[in-house]
Amino acid sequence: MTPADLTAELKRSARELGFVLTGACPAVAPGGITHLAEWLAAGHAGQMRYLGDRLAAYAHPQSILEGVRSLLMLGLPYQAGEPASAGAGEGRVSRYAWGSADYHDVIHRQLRKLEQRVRQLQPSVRVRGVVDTAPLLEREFGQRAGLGWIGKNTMLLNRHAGSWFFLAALLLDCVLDYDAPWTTDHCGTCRACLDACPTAAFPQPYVLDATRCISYLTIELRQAVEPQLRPAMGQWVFGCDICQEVCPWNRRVSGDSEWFAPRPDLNPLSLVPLFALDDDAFRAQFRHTPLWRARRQGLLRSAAIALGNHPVPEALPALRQGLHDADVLVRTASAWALGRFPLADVSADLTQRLAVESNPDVREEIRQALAGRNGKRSENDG
Ligand code: B12
Ligand code: SF4
Ligand code: SF4
Repeated sequence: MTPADLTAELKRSARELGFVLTGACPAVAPGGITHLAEWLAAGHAGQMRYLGDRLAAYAHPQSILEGVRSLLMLGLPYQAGEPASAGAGEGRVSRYAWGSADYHDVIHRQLRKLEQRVRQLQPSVRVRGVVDTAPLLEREFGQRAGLGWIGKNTMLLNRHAGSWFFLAALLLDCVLDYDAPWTTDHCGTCRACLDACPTAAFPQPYVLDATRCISYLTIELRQAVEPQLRPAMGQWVFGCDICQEVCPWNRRVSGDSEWFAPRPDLNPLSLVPLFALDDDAFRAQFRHTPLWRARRQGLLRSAAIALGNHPVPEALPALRQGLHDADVLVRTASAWALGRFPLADVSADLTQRLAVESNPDVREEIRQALAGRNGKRSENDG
């Protein structure tokens, strides 16, 4: 089989498996490794230590598959509807997480089928499919394989698919018929994403400080969110889509992905009932959804912040419960959120907790709340 025939056949199979975007490129040292090193040195990765720990491995895809010569880069769209507006007591979940399944599981399953196809076509070829977690600059290789350009919001964008797609890669130790890299930047003078980001997470175009990004704060961060960032998180409790929602290249993109069809209970997510879930109940409800990654403490911490950002009386019982939660992060965020309500409604709860609270961080948060230092209270402040 010639490289051209193999490439054509693999692209055809990939499209059948749902990978709408396909492109091949040679396995080379990525130029973006210098950006990655600078990004890490600037501290933009925060607690995501797995990125810096594997910096050397990013230098060449051969650290993922020895002898690799080619990459087939793949894009799988997840667009499946529009966000329902989140009302009082509700939180927003990023659209990639609306479905029942975790995208890693879905894509791995499809990649295994594609690996199988390679073995049928060329039994001697060694192949490995990866998504997200391997030391690979997926967006750069996507651009090298002609899938699109890296936009100012750092997303890989395609003129037809916008940016609502996941990336994955199939690494092979044979030569393929390569696509031309995408060399045009279609962002032009637009800067909608940079201006719309509520936490000012872009220190400059094409660079994201993850430690300010709501996606990182709600999914990756395993400690309290910095107080000054909490108001800007609005109602987001898992991920954030703002810098994509405002992008003109996403305006006309529609989709009906079978795997990522929105579960009505995730778009939006009802926050008040979360505070009644213990570890077992939380596991039973979320174990197989993408939200599991945030764990109970992360999701309840974000839920408390979202309720504090939209203080309605219906949220008070949940936050009072959160103030006595076994987890420190949940108590901290609940204390902060209660401090955003009229003091007359919450001072007894806060004072009562302060009398028994032993954790110094929570104690400090309660004091701040009692002193009214948590930002704007609602209009009927007493
Ligand atoms: C760590 C990570 C995060 C971090 C950091 C994101 C970031 N921008 O770096 C956090 C948790 C914040 C995050 C958030 C999200 N992520 Co994420 N994430 C990753 C992961 C695992 C590694 C990315 C990485 O290496 N970052 C470090 C920086 C340096 O790398 P980079 O952005 O790829 O950098 C390239 C360019 O930005 C450019 N560049 C960098 N610096 C500079 C400087 C200058 C001057 C210039 C010109 C260029 C330039 O060159 C670099 C290398 O070629 C990738 C999977 C993977 N293995 O690649 C998914 C990945 C990037 N995420 C993805 C998604 C879907 C998201 C979210 C949309 C999820 C959500 N809705 O909440 C958000 C989007 C936020 C955003 N605007 O980026 C998808 C993106 C798909 C796409 N179409 O682009 C990926 C590819 C996962 C996947 N397999 O599909 N993510
Ligand atoms: S995902 Fe949200 S918080 Fe993160 S950079 Fe984009 S707009 Fe900003
Ligand atoms: S919003 Fe504008 S600047 Fe940002 S990625 Fe889209 S086109 Fe580029």
